[in-house]
Amino acid sequence: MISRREVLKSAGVAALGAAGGLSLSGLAARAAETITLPFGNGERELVKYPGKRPLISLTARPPQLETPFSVFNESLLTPNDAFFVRYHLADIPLDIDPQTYRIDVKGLVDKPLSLSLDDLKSIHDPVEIVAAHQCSGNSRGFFEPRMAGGQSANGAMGNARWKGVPLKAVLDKAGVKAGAVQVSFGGLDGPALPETPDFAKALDVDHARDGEVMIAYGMNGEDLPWLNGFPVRLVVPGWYGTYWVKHLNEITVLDKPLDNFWMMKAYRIPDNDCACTEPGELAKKTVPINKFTIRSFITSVLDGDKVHADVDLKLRGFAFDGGSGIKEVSVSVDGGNTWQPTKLGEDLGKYSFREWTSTANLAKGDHTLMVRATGNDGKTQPDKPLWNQSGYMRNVVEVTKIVAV
Ligand SMILES: Nc1nc2c(c(=O)[nH]1)N[C@H]1C(S)=C(S)[C@@H](COP(=O)(O)O)O[C@H]1N2
Ligand SMILES: [Mo]
Repeated sequence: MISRREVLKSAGVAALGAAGGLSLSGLAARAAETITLPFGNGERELVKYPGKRPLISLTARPPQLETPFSVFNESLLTPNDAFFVRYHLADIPLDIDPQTYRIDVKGLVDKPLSLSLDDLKSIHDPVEIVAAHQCSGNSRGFFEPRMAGGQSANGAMGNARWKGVPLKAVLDKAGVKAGAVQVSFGGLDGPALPETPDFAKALDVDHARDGEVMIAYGMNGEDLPWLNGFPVRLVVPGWYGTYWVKHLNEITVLDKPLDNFWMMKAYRIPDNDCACTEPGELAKKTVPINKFTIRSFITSVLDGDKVHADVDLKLRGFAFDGGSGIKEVSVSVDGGNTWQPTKLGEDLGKYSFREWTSTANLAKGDHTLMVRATGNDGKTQPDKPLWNQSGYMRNVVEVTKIVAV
């Protein structure tokens, strides 16, 4: 017997792998389940795409999938089949031939390149980095007042071991000319309507050449999943996901900052220390979003859970920041009155999720758990959410209410 799940899976893989005649709607299979995220209008379907387990569906065209939070308690590396998916443009690639795939490197370079995947891999020995990936609007649905944009809970993030070639090696091979200011990145996907601006993002040239930004072709020991950018994507450790361009096929060295919708209008944050405004207000001056703020989560118990009273309850979760690395994580089981240090787990690198563990012995009754991380740069999480008009960079101290019985 072959399960319905397996049939769907094999049908889907063939669809994504085969050429021509494909439609997005044909790819997704609705799972019978739904889930309600803990905010207004939080009802979502679980949908199964090729290469993915059933994930929380935000939109179907383009696919936007959120990772069910329980996955983050499975392992510190987020499994590929559970990793979140975000696209802006409806025309996502449905057939890609790795044999004919080319990455063009052009603009202000000595020698424009058109690299096959083999060419790319021959430029540099493979490098690996464990790095958290997170959408700027992760957790947007929790903000009050609400704002426009994808209403995500905490599942538009993940942590993976990325494998690829340093972008620097590729740029050096092409030879960046004097006067270079930024490098822009485009992918295979495009708008369904001509008036929608194509998706492209840019990094300053020094950032692009820092040796850490990577053209990745591997994720957790496998090829990139289709919906996470097969066959290659940009990995920008510590920076929000908007820069992690998928199905990367165009790298352009620019003599001035990229002046498009996605840099100049979207993905901008208030230009102040908190990247915040008074709730409901617009920022007067903005800058492009950049590094992650520091966050931490409890994963071993979820809001509303019942646990055993008067036993040593194991608490577990993770923290991450924009690359200073996690210095300490504290937990409170009394609503923030007292805090106790936790034990940090294995250090997989300064960009990775970092596990923390602790124990608590809870008397019968209601308990409010809170978790707060501090980075090596001294930064920590705010007690109240920092509001901005786009709902980016949420990093308030998380509160998890449980009952001990
Ligand atoms: N080609 C392409 N790359 C893209 C995007 C896109 O719409 N098209 N969205 C970006 C945004 S905003 C995010 S959060 C991440 C999501 O990556 P994922 O789908 O692998 O989780 O991809 C980034 N790269
Ligand atoms: Mo994003």
